[in-house]
Amino acid sequence: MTTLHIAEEVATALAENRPVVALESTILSHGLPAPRNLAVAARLEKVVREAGAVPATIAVLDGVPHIGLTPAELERVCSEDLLKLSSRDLGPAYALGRSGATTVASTTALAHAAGIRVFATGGLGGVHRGARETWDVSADLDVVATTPVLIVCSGVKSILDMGATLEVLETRSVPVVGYQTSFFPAFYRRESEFEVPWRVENPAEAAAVFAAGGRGMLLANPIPAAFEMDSALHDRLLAEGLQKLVDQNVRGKDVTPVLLEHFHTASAGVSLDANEELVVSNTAVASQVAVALFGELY
Ligand code: PSU
Ligand code: MN
Repeated sequence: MTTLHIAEEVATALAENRPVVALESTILSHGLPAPRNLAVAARLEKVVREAGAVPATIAVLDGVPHIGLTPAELERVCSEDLLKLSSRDLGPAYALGRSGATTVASTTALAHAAGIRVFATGGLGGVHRGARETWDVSADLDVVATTPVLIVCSGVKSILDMGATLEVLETRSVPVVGYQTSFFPAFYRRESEFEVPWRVENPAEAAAVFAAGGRGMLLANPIPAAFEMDSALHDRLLAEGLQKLVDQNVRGKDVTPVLLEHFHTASAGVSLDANEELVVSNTAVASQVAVALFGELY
């Protein structure tokens, strides 16, 4: 196994048993356009620090897995044309000296390898619509089921088959916990039609649930109400985006980036603001949970 490159600030915090929050890079590299992505990346790190934790943005640079990035490295991630690396891509990227952004799956795996227990992101990958024919099910589901990391997200996008995604999470024994909500959030929308099996009201409860379970879990935090997307606009963008996939014969790992790009351009930036604000909110919640977790020394 390749040795992790852990930024000094992150390594010190881990050694001193202080809270660290992992952040992913695919959302920056393939989910948000430049130069907006760099502004968001910097804002996320600031939110973590203000809550009293240390941010660790994760990416693979020149074949080396980086846990925590310098400002120059963060700039590279936000400006270079990077590969999208899921868990299975890590070995090839290391061996061949490639650079890439990490997804929820690979970020979770690398965070765990570094000893980080809390991770904030936007949306989890899941079962795609049409998976009955395509078998397109994100590796994110497998990793969250097998890795003891708490992931804070805003549910999954309605571009996925949400019901099927929740069924797979149940089958794989992943606790899905609503943060101050009884419904699974739908990324741009605060609520879907699906109820969550558990809900918590504050960071201390979330930390206690995670510590007691001893396995990975999803903490589902809805987008802040002020940035929730109008439902008619949302439904129109979704229908157009799905049609675009068919027209352009988009498959596999390009599906999510193509849909996101369509949402961003066709909504004249509304989806960008929504995306930024929900990740900021998830990052704030994750940081509070990380602080609670270490405060109680679970
Ligand atoms: N969902 C989003 N935005 C994203 C992603 C998912 O709303 O940027 C990214 C995440 O990095 C996630 C990945 O882990 O897409 C899932 O890709 P795939 O479906 O190819 O596994
Ligand atoms: Mn896929």
